[in-house]
Amino acid sequence: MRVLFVVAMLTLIVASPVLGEGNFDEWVRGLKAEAMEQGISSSLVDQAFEGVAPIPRVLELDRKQPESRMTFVEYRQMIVSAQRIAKGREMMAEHRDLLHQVGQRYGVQPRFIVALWGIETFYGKNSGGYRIVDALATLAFDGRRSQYFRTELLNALRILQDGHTSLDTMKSSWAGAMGQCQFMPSSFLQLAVDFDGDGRKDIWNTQADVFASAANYLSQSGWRGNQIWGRQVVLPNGFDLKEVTLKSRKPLQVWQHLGIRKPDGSNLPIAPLKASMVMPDGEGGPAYLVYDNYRVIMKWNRSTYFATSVGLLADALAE
Ligand SMILES: [Ca+2]
Repeated sequence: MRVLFVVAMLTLIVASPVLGEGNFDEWVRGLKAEAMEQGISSSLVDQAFEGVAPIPRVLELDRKQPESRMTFVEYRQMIVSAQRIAKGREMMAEHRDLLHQVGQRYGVQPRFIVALWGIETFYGKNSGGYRIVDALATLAFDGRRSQYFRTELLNALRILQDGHTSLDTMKSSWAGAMGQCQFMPSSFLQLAVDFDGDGRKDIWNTQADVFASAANYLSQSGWRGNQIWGRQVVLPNGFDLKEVTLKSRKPLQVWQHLGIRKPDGSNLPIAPLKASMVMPDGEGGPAYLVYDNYRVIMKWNRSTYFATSVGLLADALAE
């Protein structure tokens, strides 16, 4: 903990003066040249970088890791809130036909599409208000993960060049996640979908494209539309916590044999599924048996807090 803190302080000390020294402009010139070499038009490049400046708030957010300060139970309370459940049910009803179509096409149950949408941006309400070029330039210039963010910035310019959206509409989170489903530009290029067929993959303002892009992401990551994500379970007294790891997968009947039960004490379902045990808060916290679809959600975001909450919200939307 102390070591991490010292490293963070050093990064601050090293990074802060650099921002003020004016070599950002020189760095931007190099980036613009690279973009044009990659075939981005000079007029787009000029427009995109007009008035670009590092955003101190982005660096501040990049150095924070809120999740590590919160228990899973606290996180779950905040994310799978009554308000998010109520709004999600409303959205399920409002977009029923479209969700059904998208769900059929990609083999993903609509409640999972809506849960991801609800957690990422509160159903499209909070999709981030940063100018994406400025946000990604800040992170690419900062030096900690420069190459990753530089590539994402060039990908963002490619998306603009292809005409999917406009510079004014292309807002993102502080870390460059875009639109209602919060795709990074590289994910957009690989997985976004033009579901309404107007020629543009519009994950900012076209509901059909938002749902289909999220569903396509899951589908391409191995989603199984005939399975659920997992379930909360209870452990017998003296249960060996060595079993609690995503590294081992056991058939449900083995878990049943080890004394794992549904929260009401009843038997686990009889199904030919393999599952792992997850306890985000460790001993004494809630326990979940998770299936292959849980691992797919973790390809979207590698956090057990996130994946478990998506599953729980999806369950609440189905009730
Ligand atoms: Ca479209």
